[in-house]
Amino acid sequence: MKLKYLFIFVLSIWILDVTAKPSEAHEPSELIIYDVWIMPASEGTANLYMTIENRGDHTVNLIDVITSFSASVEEYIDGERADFERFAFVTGETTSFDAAGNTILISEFGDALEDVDAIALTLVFDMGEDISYEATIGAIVAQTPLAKEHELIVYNSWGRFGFSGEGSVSGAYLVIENQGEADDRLIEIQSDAVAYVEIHESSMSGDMMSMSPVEAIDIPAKTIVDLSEESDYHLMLIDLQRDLMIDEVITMTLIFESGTEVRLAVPIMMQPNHATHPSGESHD
Ligand SMILES: [Cu+2]
Repeated sequence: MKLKYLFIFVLSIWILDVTAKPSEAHEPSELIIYDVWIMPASEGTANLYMTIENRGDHTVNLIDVITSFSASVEEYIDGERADFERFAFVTGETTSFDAAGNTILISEFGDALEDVDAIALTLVFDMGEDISYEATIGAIVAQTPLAKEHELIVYNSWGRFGFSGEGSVSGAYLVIENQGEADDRLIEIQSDAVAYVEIHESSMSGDMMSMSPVEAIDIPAKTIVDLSEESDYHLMLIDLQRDLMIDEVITMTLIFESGTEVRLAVPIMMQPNHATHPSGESHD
């Protein structure tokens, strides 16, 4: 990687860090959203599939789903049309949205879904105590279920905006959780938007922050491995094949030593999702 671009990248992280300080993330991180995919169906209507776990200590409500791909989003609870009167996620429970029970139906998008690999969505939650949480997530467009088993789940993913060109780099951040009984390792990452992806480890030597590629990262059984912005590890997107613009998505496949492959859509953002008060101020 050319030193100049590395410098620009590090500088941009530093500028964002001091100007757009992300608020404390404990509220949204208690809401785990994964296996998000969308199946295009006939006549401009598609089912949104996803799993949401509430690990917080109080019930939160989904009050809206927004996507620029659609003029209409309908919600059904146990087959009954509900339209976002409030969908409750009870503490400690895991809720799946599929085509049968709890359903989110996205329509009026014409045939655009057939032309893209993934779309960005924003889920709006009422977290209680006057706090709202707008979670921007990516959904893979697929004809078959994304995951057959849920031993490895990936959430809180986002990629930093960046421009393509020779020597271009950007960062991607996520959390990997191994819910299984067997240790695993993340050994390779592929993405449609970049030439290649490296796993980087950050370290401090004196006052200087530096980062270097590592071959793989251990994902032990029953462990959460943090590759978020604040952690020691991140994914480095190298040689951007196109500009990564805010509200776009890139697709990524995480390949593990066990042979498991996790496909996900990663939204491009300025900073990670975080909860806010109605005034627009960050919650902290
Ligand atoms: Cu890096």
